[in-house]
Amino acid sequence: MPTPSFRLEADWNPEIAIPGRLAITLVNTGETPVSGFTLAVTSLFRIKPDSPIEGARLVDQLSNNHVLAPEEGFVLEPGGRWEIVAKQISHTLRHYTYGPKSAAVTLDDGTMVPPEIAPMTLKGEPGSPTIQHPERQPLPEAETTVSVIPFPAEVNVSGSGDVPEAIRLASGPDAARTAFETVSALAGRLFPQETLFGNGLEITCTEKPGLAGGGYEIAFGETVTLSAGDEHGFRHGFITLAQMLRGARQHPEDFVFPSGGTITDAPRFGWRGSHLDVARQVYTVAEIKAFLDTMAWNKLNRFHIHLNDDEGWRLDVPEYPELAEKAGWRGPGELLPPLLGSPFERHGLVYRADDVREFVDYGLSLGIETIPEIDIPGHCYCVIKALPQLADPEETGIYRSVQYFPNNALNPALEETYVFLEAVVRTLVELFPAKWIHIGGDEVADEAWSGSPQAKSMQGPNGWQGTFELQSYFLKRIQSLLEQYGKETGAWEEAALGGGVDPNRSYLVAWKKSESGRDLALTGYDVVLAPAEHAYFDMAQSDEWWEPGASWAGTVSVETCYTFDPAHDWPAEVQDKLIGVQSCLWSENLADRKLFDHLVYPRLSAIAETGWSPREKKDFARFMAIQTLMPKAGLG
Ligand code: TNX
Repeated sequence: MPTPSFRLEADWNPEIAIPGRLAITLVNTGETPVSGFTLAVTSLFRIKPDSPIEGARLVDQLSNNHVLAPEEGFVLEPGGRWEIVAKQISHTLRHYTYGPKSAAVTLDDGTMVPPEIAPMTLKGEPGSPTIQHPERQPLPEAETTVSVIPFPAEVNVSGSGDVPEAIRLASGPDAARTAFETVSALAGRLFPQETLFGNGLEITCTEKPGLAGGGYEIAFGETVTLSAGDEHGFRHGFITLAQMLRGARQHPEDFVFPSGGTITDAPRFGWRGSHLDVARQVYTVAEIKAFLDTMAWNKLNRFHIHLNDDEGWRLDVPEYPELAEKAGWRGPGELLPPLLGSPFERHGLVYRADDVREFVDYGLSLGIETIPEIDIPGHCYCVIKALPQLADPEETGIYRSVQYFPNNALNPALEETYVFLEAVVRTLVELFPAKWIHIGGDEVADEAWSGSPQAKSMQGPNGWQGTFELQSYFLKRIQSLLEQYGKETGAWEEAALGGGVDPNRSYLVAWKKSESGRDLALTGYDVVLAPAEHAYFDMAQSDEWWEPGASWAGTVSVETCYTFDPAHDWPAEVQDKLIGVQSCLWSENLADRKLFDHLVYPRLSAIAETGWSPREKKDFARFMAIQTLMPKAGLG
C-alpha cells in the first residue's frame, strides 16, 4: 500500500469573527482514501477549551497541543481537503509563527504520519517568512570614530589610517595575559577566517587598581598601553581593540584604528544580562556556549538560564530521578505531549551535573556569571505531573494559567513541596557558584489553590487570605532557605504581590512595563529592568505578517530595542535601586532554530549598549553602522 501523505494548511482572517477566524485544512496528498484518523497539532495559538469548532471535535488538549477528530464516518479522499474552523482562539494572531508548528495524523492502525506544514497565511494571501539581518547603514556624517559596541564612555582619538596586522601582548600582569588568551581564543571561534591576534601591534598592559568593575583605559601613540584594574577590565580592553581593528579593516571610510588619543571606559551598570528559556525548547550545551561567546563579545556579564516551565524540566536532581526522566521529555505517550513545535517522537534534554559545570565554567572564563532560574510556584505543570505527591489529593476545580495549563502551581500548604524544593536548592547551590538564585514567581493564576482544602485550611498568620498572600508566604520561605546557603533571591516582578519577598538580599526583574520597575524600586527592591516592549527578543520586529515572533507586548524593532532608556522617569532617590538591564529570550517560537539569530541579533547588541554606555553617548545611527560587525551564534 502506498504511504499516506498530507499537507497541513492554516489561514487566519481577523475580519471574520472576534478575534478572528482560524481555518486549518488537512489535504490528502497521497493516493489512498483515509478514515478513522485524528490530527494532533501544536502551535502558539490555543483553541479555547470547550469552544465550538466547525468540522471537527477537539478530543484532547493540553495548552497548545490539540487533538482533533473528524465526524464519524468521514473519508478524506486523495486530493480531498478537511477543513476545521475555530473562532474562539486564545488571542489575535499577528504573525505566521502563531500557526501550526508540528503535527501528526494518527491513522486507524495507530501509525503516525507527520504532514508537511505550510506556514500560516493571512486572509489567504500567499507569502513566505522573512529572516533578514538589518542592513548596515553607513555613518551619516564623516567623523573620526571607532567601531565599538557597546560604545565606550569616553573616546578622544585621532587616526592616521594605518591598520595593524594584528594585536599582540607585549607585557603585562597575569590578569592581562589570561584576558589576552581568552579574547584571542574567543575571536578565533567567532571569526575563524580573520587574523586579529598574533604578530603585529604591541600592547603594553599595566595594572591600575583604581579602575575597578571592568573598566579600562587605552592610550594610543608610538606605543599602545592598556590599563585595567582586573581581568575583566583587560578582557574588555582587548575586545575593544579587536573590534576597532575589524571595523577599520572592513569599513575604512567610517572607522579608524586610533593612532593617537585615549579611550576611557567603564560600564554604566554592573548587571548586563541575557535570559534564555531552555524549557520550552531544548538547547544543547554547545548551543549555550555559542550564545555565551556572542554575549561576551558584547561585554554582557549575566546569563539567566530559565531551567523549567510547564513544558519541561531540564535539571537533573539526584534525589528525584523520576523528575528529569518524565518531565524532561515530550512526545506521544510521554507525560508531556509534543508542544510548541516539538516533533512527534520522544524529544527532550536534561542537564546532568557535568553539563551544567561545562557551561557555567565556560561562562565564567568569559566573565559571565550564570544565574539559574527555577520557576516556582507557577509554571510547574510538568513537575506536578511527574511528582503527583506535590498535589493536594483533595483539590477540586480547575484553574488555568495564561498558557492554559491546568492546576500548575506548587502548593504552599504541603510540606512535601518544601522537601522537594530543598533537594532542588541543594542541587543548584552545588552547581551554580553565582550568589543569586532566581525563583520565578511569575504568572500564578488568580484562583490558584482556591480549590485546595489544605491551602484553604492553613491556620495562623499564614492562613488563607488569598492566592498572592499565600504565594508571598511560600516565596519568603524559599528565600530563607536560600539564605541558609548564603544565596540571594532573584524573582520576576510578581514576587512583590501579596506582601512579596523580603526586599533585603533580593532583586526583582521588572518585565511587564518600564514603569513597573519604578514601582518596585519605590517599594524598596533592587531592580533589573527587562521591559517586554524593549527587551523581549521573542517579540516580532515589525507588524508584518511574515516577520517571525510574538506580539503581546507590541513589536520590538531594533530601534525600539535600542531606544530603551532605563529609569529615565525614576525619582532621583531610587536611582541606585536600578542594578542593571537584561534581555529575555522566551523560546515558544524557537523549535525552528533558524529563527534564533534573526530574533537575537543585533537586538542583543542594542541591550548591551544600553547596559554599558552612558545614556548621552548612545547614537542609533552609529549603532546601525557598526552592528553588522557583531557576531551571531550561528544556530540552526
Ligand atoms: C511571559 S515574562 C512569561 C513567559 C512567556 C513570555 C512570552 C514572564 C516572567 N513570563 O512565560 O514565555 O511571556 O513572551
